[in-house]
Amino acid sequence: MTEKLRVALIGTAFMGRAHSHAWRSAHRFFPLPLEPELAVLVGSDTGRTRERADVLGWAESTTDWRAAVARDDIDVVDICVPGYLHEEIALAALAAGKHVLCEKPLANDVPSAERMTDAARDAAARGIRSMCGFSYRRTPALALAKQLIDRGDLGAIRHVRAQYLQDWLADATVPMSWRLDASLAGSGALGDIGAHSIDTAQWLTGERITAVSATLRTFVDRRPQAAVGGELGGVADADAPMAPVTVDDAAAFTAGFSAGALGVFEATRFATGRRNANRIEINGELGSIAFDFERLNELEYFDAREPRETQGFHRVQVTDAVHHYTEHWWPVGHGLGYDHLFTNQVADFVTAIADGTQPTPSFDEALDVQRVLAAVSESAANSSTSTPVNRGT
Ligand code: SOE
Repeated sequence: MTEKLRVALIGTAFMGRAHSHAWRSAHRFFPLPLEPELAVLVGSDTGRTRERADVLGWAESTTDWRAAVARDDIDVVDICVPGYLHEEIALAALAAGKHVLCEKPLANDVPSAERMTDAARDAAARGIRSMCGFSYRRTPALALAKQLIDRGDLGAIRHVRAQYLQDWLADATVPMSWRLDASLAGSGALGDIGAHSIDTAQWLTGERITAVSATLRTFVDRRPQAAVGGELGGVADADAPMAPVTVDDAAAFTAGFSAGALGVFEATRFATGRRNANRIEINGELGSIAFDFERLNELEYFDAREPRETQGFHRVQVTDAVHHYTEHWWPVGHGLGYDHLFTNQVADFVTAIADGTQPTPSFDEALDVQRVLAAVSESAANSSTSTPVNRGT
């Protein structure tokens, strides 16, 4: 019988649901050396957490994360709560000898991410594994892009063009949520979705971002308090009191990479009509790749070494058994969706735990992303970096 890996998951909202599904499915599709067991779901309200636990397949539920993390029969702690809670839970879990999967971004600021990374390094020396949930790394099309870049098919990388476009805040009547409160989320579009672009760009190119020049914008600085707390969206009463939005709605920045590539990044939740357009294009001296999560089963590839008269971007359908991850899913090109990324992520995490290897992205890699987020905020706050033009006269 396969040995069990007993999981405590903290968080019952969007990510809690996505991760629950992944923990339940991974061993049914991947030949995992350890079988995840959905032991305990942790939430903030007793009745609602029990309800969610029943729906999502957790054996037990509790509102006491400290007790769950301290249990001798728990092997893994999965953190799916707002960023301000990551550090305390991760440090407690690592100290208790639990493997930790932590949602992105790793923390709300660099010092907190540094403390988490130090703890993860110490724990690694005791065989305890930790990983940050930059789930888009588990998209088969991006795994293929990584393979092409790693084997030199794009040559030296010149440009990285990354946009992460959503529109769920474009309507000014969409109510406040923790994602719009800097003390809970750290930052807005920048940390929530820009962090994915930064991680994807650094991972794909194998280069680190070494300098940024940024602008942040908040378009709607007050929103009504939620009556019905939708996590992304929701509904407010007509006479609901207003609360201040303390994060960015959109971020734009240029970036220099360690081996000389030039990056242009944009993250917004105000791009009307773009629901989850997580896009990246990379141009190298020998070719390019382009990806858009709204067409997640496809990768565009341009090979500059082909005869000029037949050159052009071609669309690779990344749904075949020869592609990483898809070999474990549906036959002959049926394709994957958003939920599969989380299942692929759990499969990689469990495999690393069983093999005694460092899963990626490590907390160290997530700390690199955190530093870029902080540099973007700092650059945007320092107005001397933008040169005034066309003001009056
Ligand atoms: C909300 O913008 C969000 O759920 C992010 O928090 C996730 O990381 C991303 O995958 C989808 O959008």
